[in-house]
Amino acid sequence: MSNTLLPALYNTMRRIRTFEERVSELFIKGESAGTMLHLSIGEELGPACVGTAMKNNDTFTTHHRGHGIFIARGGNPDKMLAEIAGKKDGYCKGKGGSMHIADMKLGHLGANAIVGGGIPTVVGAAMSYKYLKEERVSVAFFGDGAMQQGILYESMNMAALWKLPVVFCCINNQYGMGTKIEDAVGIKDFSKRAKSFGLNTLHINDLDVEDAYYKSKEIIESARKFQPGFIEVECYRFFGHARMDKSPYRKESEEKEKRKLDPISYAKSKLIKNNILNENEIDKIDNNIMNEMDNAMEFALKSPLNDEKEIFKDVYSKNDPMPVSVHEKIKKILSN
Ligand SMILES: Cc1ncc(C[n+]2csc(CCOP(=O)(O)OP(=O)(O)O)c2C)c(N)n1
Ligand SMILES: [Mg+2]
Repeated sequence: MSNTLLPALYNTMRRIRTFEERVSELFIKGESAGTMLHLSIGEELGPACVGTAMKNNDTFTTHHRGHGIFIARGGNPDKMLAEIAGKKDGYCKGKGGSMHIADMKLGHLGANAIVGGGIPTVVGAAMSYKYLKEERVSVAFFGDGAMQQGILYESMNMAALWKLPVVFCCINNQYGMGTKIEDAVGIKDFSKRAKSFGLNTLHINDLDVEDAYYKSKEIIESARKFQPGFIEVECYRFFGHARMDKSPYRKESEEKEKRKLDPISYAKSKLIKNNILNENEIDKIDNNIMNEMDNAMEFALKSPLNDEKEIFKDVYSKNDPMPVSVHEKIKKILSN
């Protein structure tokens, strides 16, 4: 038996894809909380290789397209899908939804819908690890859109200046909503920017997830020794920006061609070609994952909604004034 990690990495990528397919189904059933569901189908390699290269105690933040990253870091599909359905058994009792999942126990410091919004959090987390002498790394996952946000550069500078155990990981899927990367950046070589701040850099631009895993591991372990790093993973967003977007701004021929760059198909071919697993064994893995995600769907659908009275609980701090409903506001105005 070889020591290859490919079966495990294949498993993670397949779990991410199947989970995302269920998220899509949840939306079609009219059971998702909201329509802004950002699927990471086609982008599984980055979360699988970087997520697997991280250690148990490491922490992370994600952007709005973060389901796959959380799965790779041990997120429970039942609780994730329940969260996306806005149900009580979700990670945040259904109050965060797809774009605001968090779970401190698994080191998920929060998904963030503001482009670049989750980046400075990891710098703060890493400062505390250094101060407390904890051997932990914090990783910010974000899209290519965030490469144009000032907050990234302030964060990179602080990380380099204070030698923090941080990795900035850009999932470059070539688009920021309907804008192609060529129309958004002057220089596409993001590593050049990161290098100029004093970061270790890695540019992943092929489909070999195992190779990407080993290279990512080096960057993460250097960060653990206080040399912060930057990883860019090039990939292609197979579908629209969000569940409602049919990507009219892309040619069908482009999508057809780019969807051939499928990290899961590539890993499957490699497993077979290198006699690591045969087709039947891979089918078995895929079927197990289907069952796992079917169960997650059942769990999410069966989970109850929150009681209306609980809606603001855990949302505001004790000292914040509670929001007042519009009805109550109008009643007050009319009674004066
Ligand atoms: C500061 C800010 N500006 C604009 C938006 C609207 N918006 C949401 S997602 C998105 C595109 C982000 O693209 P990218 O960072 O490449 O991530 P991707 O959606 O491709 O995964 C934009 C502009 C936002 N959420 N936050
Ligand atoms: Mg993008």
